Parts: sequence; C-alpha cells; structure tokens
Amino acid sequence: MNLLKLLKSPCHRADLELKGNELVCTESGRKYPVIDGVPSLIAEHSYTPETVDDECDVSVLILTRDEAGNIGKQLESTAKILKSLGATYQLVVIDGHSSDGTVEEALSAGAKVERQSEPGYGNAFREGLNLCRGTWILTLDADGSHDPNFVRAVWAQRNNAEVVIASRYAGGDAKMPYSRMLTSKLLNTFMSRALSLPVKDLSGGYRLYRRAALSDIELNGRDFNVLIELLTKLYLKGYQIREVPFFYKPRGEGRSKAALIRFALSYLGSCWRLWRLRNSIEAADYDGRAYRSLIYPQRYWQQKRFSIITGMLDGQWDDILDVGCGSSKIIQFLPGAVGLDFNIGKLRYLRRYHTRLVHGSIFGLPFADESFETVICSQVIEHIPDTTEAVSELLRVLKPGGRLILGTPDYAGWQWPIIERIYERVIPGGYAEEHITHLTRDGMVNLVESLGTTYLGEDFILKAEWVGLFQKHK
Ligand SMILES: Nc1nc2c(ncn2[C@@H]2O[C@H](COP(=O)(O)OP(=O)(O)OP(=O)(O)O)[C@@H](O)[C@H]2O)c(=O)[nH]1
Ligand SMILES: [Mg+2]
Repeated sequence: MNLLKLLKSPCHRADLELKGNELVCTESGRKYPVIDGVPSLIAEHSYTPETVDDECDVSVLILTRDEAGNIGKQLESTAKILKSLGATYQLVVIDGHSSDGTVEEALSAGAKVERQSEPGYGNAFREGLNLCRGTWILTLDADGSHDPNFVRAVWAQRNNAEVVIASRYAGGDAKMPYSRMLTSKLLNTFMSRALSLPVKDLSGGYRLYRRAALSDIELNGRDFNVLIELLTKLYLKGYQIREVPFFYKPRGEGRSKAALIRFALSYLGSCWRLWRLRNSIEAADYDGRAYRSLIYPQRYWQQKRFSIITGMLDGQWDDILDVGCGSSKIIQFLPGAVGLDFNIGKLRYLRRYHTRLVHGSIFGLPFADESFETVICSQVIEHIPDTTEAVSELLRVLKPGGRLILGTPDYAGWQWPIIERIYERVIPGGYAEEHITHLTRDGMVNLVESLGTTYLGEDFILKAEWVGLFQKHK
C-alpha cells in the first residue's frame, strides 16, 4: 500500500495531505516536514516551516593566502563557467592576511572578501561557510590546481549526492612532486580504511556541497583536517557522497601553504577523534556495518538476531512495521515493510536501500489503530523510560490476531550484564551506556501478555538477548 495512505498525523491520528514538501494534518492543520524524502512525524518536535534564505544557486568559496596572480583568474573563469551553466552565484573569498595584493585582486574580480579572524585553513573555511547563501557551495583552491572548467562535471552531479568531490584518486590523477603524491596517497588510503568511508579522495578541496546538509554540522578542525572532518560528519549523518574523476594540476603562481609534515600531522591528529565518532552507534550505517563486522562476536550477534527475527516472520514479507529499524539488515531485507526510527540520519542512509521509511517516535506512532499484521521492535525498549506506554503503542497499531516480535537484553541472567561490561570496555560509547531501562524476560512476558496478547514462543542470543513472539487477542 502507498506509504502516505498508511500514515496518520501523530497529533490527531488524522489523514495527512502532501503539500509541497510538507505533510498537513487534515484535522488540525498542523504541518510536518518531509526531510530529505522521509516524512518526519513526531508530535513533540516543533516545526516552523523554513524561510528559504538562498540568495543564489551557488556560493563559490575560495580561501586565499598570498595568491596574487592566481585568485583573479580563478574567480573570473569560475564565474564565466557558472554563467554559461545558467546558475546564479556569489563569490566569497576568505583571506589569511595576504600582503601581496590578493585582496585587491579578488575585490576587482567581484568577490565579497573577508579577512579571517582566527589563523589556519580550518578557521577560514568555517568563517567562509557562514557567509555562503547559495543552495550549493562550491569550494576551490585559488592557485590554479582546480581547473574551473571541471565545474561542469561536478555541477552535473549536484542532484545525485549532497557532496560531489572532484577526485584525484577515484579514477582521476594528480601532477605533483613524488614525495607529496606518495604522502597524500598513503594518507588518503589510510584514512579511508581507518574510517571505513567509501571515498578515495578525502583531502581534496574541490567540492560541491548542498548547503542545507551543512546546517547542523559542527566543525572543530583548525587546519586542512577540517576537510576530512566535514566529509566524515556528513557521511555519518547519512548523506551521499559522490566522486567524479578529476586531473589535479600543479599550482600557478606563489608558494604552497601545505607544509607536508604539518599537513600529515593535522590529519593523523584528527584520526582518533573521527574514528570514535565513526564507530559510535549514532553513525548512520552502524547497524548494517555491524552485521558484517570484522569483530566476530559483534558479527555473530547481529547475524543471529537477524536469523531469529526473520525466522519468526515465518514467510511473511509485508504488512510489517519495524519500530526502531535503525539501518539494520532486517529492514533492508524486507522491502515491503515500513521502517520507523527516531534517528533521521539512519533513515537518510537507508534511503538508498529502502523506500518505505518514516521518522517517528514509539510514543506516538503515526499510524491508525490495527494497521499491521506484524510489528517488530528490537533493541528499542531498553533505551526508553516508559516500557508499558511503548508496548501499548506497539499493540495499538497491530491488527487483531497479528504478531509482535519484541527483543531486548535480559538482565535477569548473568550473561548479559557480563557481556555488557566487556562491551563497555571494548567499545566505549557503544550501546552499554545507553540502556536506561534494565528489563527481564519474565517481566516482559508478563507485561506483554497483560496488555492483551498470548505468548507464542521465544529465542535467545547467547542467553543474553531475548526475543519474544506474541499474538494479539482477536
Ligand atoms: N584564508 C586562508 N587560506 C589558506 C590558508 N592556507 C592555505 N590557504 C589557501 O587554501 C588553498 C589551498 O592551499 P595550498 O597552499 O594550495 O595547498 P595545497 O593545494 O595542498 O598545496 P600546493 O597546491 O602544492 O600549494 C589555497 O587557495 C591557499 O591560498 C590559510 O591559513 N588561510
Ligand atoms: Mg594548491
């Protein structure tokens, strides 16, 4: 069934009408946003329709430090290409206190020029982003290495990803001194593997961003490392990154500001911080990745959960709601099911594998009573305070005679508490710290039965995580 027909407003459980990029409750008139293609139906979230502050199609952002002889040409050529593409634009230059006439050259090429207030490439970058008002932000180096003619190829991909990279290492090439090339390649390969990012050129500055995707990203990098930080944070929020093969030329006039050792150290310095972020449960692809984890116990656990839950479905593939689907293999395996989660990043990531997704809360499911034949809810109730209210809500949307598959760690035995302690040590910031309600198998069977169901069976992962199967009374 069409997803929109299934959805109800969480405020009045009334029908919703799609108007532009908003869903409107037909009873109260309250508006809910559609975020990156995913309906966001959370009653507690206040939503004020965004006033579009885009002033043009593209903001061209160029950072400069002593780039006289380069910056004028770069701005003029880029503006010419954008004009020929029919795009409206603004030119923004953030200057690092150049003393060679860079500022004058940029001003006479029509750019808005600001002098950076804090030192370092990263600080200039942040300050520049704040001045950009285009729907997209195009970043280029000033020095002639980033051929403006290539803007055409990057621009052509703008609707296929939130970040488009002119990439030296994904089918592209670079002309630079051998030592520089080796360091850059080694660094990019290492960082891309360490952070498990499907991107080959993490350090290149020739990129096109969709500005809206940057709005709630906080950047800390003070130097060139800000480039990899931004890419990692965007990826972890589920945004898509696309690389277009590009040929990088040596700089024109002037000296390089990227001292090799400082450059490498700044990247490696951020590696540990970014690695922790990348492996936290908040990462958009956390659950799907854990299913193929190199760490055997983690892989075993995820795969066992997958086989228990899909086994309990007993051949039924649609008319299913998965509450707290995350980015798990289970929802990826059930194209007919509706996946609901509180974390928009995970849903954004899932868009490439699944279409029926809703941003919502277990305390106000945006569906009518008795909507689904099966409701799955695994790894959710231990994260929230009011178990009875949550389970009642799951049962409300279940058809009479329908089945509830409910999974949670069993704190009654010794197995889970021990595993949790080990897990806490191995993966700090993992699930352990997030389990605010410690439930037991017996307690859950009693509770779910008392709310109008019959217990049908159960299974365990290492006697530590319990998965129960219940049938709602007819
Ligand atoms: N505002 C500002 N711009 C900077 C700073 N450091 C570098 N830039 C600019 O950032 C861009 C990239 O720096 P480059 O020195 O070209 O670094 P690179 O491309 O890695 O090295 P080469 O091309 O070999 O010189 C250029 O446009 C520089 O002028 C800085 O601290 N502040
Ligand atoms: Mg350069």
